[in-house]
This record gives sequence, structure tokens and C-alpha cells, in this order.
Amino acid sequence: MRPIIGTVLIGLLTPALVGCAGPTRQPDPAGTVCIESKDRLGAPGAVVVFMENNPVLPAFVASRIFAPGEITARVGQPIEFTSADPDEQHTAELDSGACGTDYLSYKSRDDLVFKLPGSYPFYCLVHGTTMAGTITITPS
Ligand SMILES: [Cu+2]
Repeated sequence: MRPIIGTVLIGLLTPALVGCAGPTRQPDPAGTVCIESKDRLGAPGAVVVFMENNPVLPAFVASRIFAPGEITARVGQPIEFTSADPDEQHTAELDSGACGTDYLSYKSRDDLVFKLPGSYPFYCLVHGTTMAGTITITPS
């Protein structure tokens, strides 16, 4: 019986795991699309984005947000993510996997800087797609 159960489990889990990995994720360790950096934190001209948890909203509403969630920046302009949530960590991770912030605790900051124009959906690794947004990068 055990081999049959094992085979059934592998048959059920394999598509799910492949689906999670996502064939379109393309990590970018060379930084050709974007880089994560703390070198220019607080520099003037950055686009500031807060990671928040709105305690006023009822529990069944996705209360964790990026503010703003729709972000526009130029090539080379830092996008500075700042945690405004004293309760939980957050990240901003591109759906493509090209780059992402560190896990940010309350008042911590991290920059993403893009080298290529485009539209980049992103989400929080801690809270999944219920905490998500889009970064639009225009030419410099
Ligand atoms: Cu989050």
C-alpha cells in the first residue's frame, strides 16, 4: 500500500510545486534589470513607499498594503521601501524574481533601483499576493 500512497502523493504534489516555482521567475543576480541597495537610503529624489498594516480594517479584509501600490519611477531613481508596521516584517519582491528588498522590520528601509524601463508587478514574500503592487519604470 505504501508505494501506492507515495506515488499518488507525488502525482498530486508535483504539479503544485512546479506551479509554485513559476516558470517565468528569472532571478537577476548580475543586476541587469534591478538591484537592491542601501547605499543611497534617504537620498533626495527617491520615491518613498510605505509598507503598512491598517488596523482600522476588519480582519477579513487584506489590510496590509504598499502605500502607494502603483509606483512610478525613472531608470536609476531609487524606490525607497520603508516599513511603517510595528507588528510584522514585509518585503517587496518582483513577481519575476529579478530583485527584492530585505525583510524589513518597523522603520527599516531598503531601496530598489531599476536599469530597464518596464512594468514590474511585485508582492510581499511574507503576505503573498494579498499585499502587492506594480512598479512602472520610465526612461531616465
Ligand atoms: Cu507584507
